[in-house]
Amino acid sequence: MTTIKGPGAAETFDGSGLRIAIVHARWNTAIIENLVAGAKKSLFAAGVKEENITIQTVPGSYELPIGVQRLYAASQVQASNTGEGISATDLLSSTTDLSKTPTASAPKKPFDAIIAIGVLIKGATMHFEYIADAVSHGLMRVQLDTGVPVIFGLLTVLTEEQGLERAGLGSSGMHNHGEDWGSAAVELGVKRQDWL
Ligand code: DLZ
Repeated sequence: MTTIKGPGAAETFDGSGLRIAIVHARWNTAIIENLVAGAKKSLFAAGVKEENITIQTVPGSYELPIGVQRLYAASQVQASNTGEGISATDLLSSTTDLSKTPTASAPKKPFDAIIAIGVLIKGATMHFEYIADAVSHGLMRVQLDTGVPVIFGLLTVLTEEQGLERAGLGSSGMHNHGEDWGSAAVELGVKRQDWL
């Protein structure tokens, strides 16, 4: 049976030239781990190379926006590095120790897309609403401020069971939403290059 829900059929995108980061919270680890695995599965299926996938963790979902923002900034600095310990800025400084040997490895480019993954499970207080709202707005702000696509991998569920279902771990046969997020990262990473 065809279903209305979901992103619909998309053309396939070649991710072999992309650099992707996944930033995930550690709360509700069992669900998170499968979501991350699902995202990685789609990245690999699109040709993203293992060495071009960076995974970073933050304690909880509330920390996702700052984690994404700093990781992207760090990748920009890394991209401007000409060699080990010597950045373009260092080279212009008269106090830089030029005896540091530059590495032969090519500088890495900034991330093409970042997937933020967290699982918020509603409790008895208003905590859930405040965190969900702050994280949603924070992630949107980071992507619009930096121009790097930030994929919204935040599950906001009422029960643990709903979270397990959406990570492909439930009994209903619902697919792993992490796979959608991996595909979205590749599509946006590729399209963004054309939108520059
Ligand atoms: C405090 C808290 C609560 C109650 N629930 C969750 C949750 O369901 N999922 C999640 O990712 N994080 C939760 N946190 C932690 C906050 O996101 C945050 O890490 C702390 O408030 C510290 O800033």
